[in-house]
Amino acid sequence: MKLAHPPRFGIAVAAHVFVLMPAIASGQDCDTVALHQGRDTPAAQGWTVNPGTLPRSVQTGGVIDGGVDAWAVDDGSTEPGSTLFYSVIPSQRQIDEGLDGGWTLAVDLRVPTDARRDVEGSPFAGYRDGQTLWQMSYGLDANGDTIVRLVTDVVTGAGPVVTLPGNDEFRTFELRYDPASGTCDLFVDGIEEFTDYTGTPLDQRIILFGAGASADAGRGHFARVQLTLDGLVPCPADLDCDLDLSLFDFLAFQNLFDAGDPAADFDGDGSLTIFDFLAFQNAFDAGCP
Ligand SMILES: [Ca+2]
Ligand SMILES: [Ca+2]
Ligand SMILES: [Ca+2]
Repeated sequence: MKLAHPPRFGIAVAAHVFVLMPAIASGQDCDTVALHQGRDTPAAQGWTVNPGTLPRSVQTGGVIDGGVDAWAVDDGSTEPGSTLFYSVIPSQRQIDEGLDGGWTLAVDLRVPTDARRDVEGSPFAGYRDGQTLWQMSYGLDANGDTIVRLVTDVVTGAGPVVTLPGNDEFRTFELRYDPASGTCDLFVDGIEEFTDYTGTPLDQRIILFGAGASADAGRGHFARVQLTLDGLVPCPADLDCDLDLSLFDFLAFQNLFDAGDPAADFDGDGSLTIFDFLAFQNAFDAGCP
């Protein structure tokens, strides 16, 4: 069933004009700003690929590692340009929301064993919030234990190191930003391993992971990289998750409605009717908190 637009929007727009808009899953959670998961290429999950200048120095691909789906990044060179990373640019609203309400950068990762332990540390994940660089770099030490370095020097990549026994299992590394202190705590598998990591000043807005160091090598199996906003208050009418209400949310609603997506059932009666348009319009008019 196709319904006329509520006249107060005053814009007659055919849904098929907007087929290029990203599909919006039912119940989409706007608090996830960026997500890589599993063994599909991050390029298919909204990440931009940024290869270094030295061709074929970093190998990538999907793997199943001990039953876990992951994306492998193998930096085999310490030559200039031997990097490859994936990036997402957050909006200023997302940045501000994270600074106000906190954020978490979560990485499920295993560092596989290889023969280059003396130069490991290229695999990394980080967030640059427009003011500060927050970055975890991963490797193995001479004993084969997993190390995570919290970078405080963007040029040298130096910073405090946390060592964790062995490298058999995937671990969950979380940087949790506390707006009260303006610092991050590092949790590994839910246990606080480092307190009040300060990051280092840098005026850049980006979320990124991969192989970040020319002068370092190393391998990382990334099962998940996810940046979430901890304090975000849900705004049901913000269907495109840009943390603002605009015409695009109305268009997104129309697309959901036309597709018969249950997410368009705004009055929750189990069917899609003109009353869902009205309910959406009410939510839209109520604004975001
Ligand atoms: Ca390298
Ligand atoms: Ca929106
Ligand atoms: Ca309904």
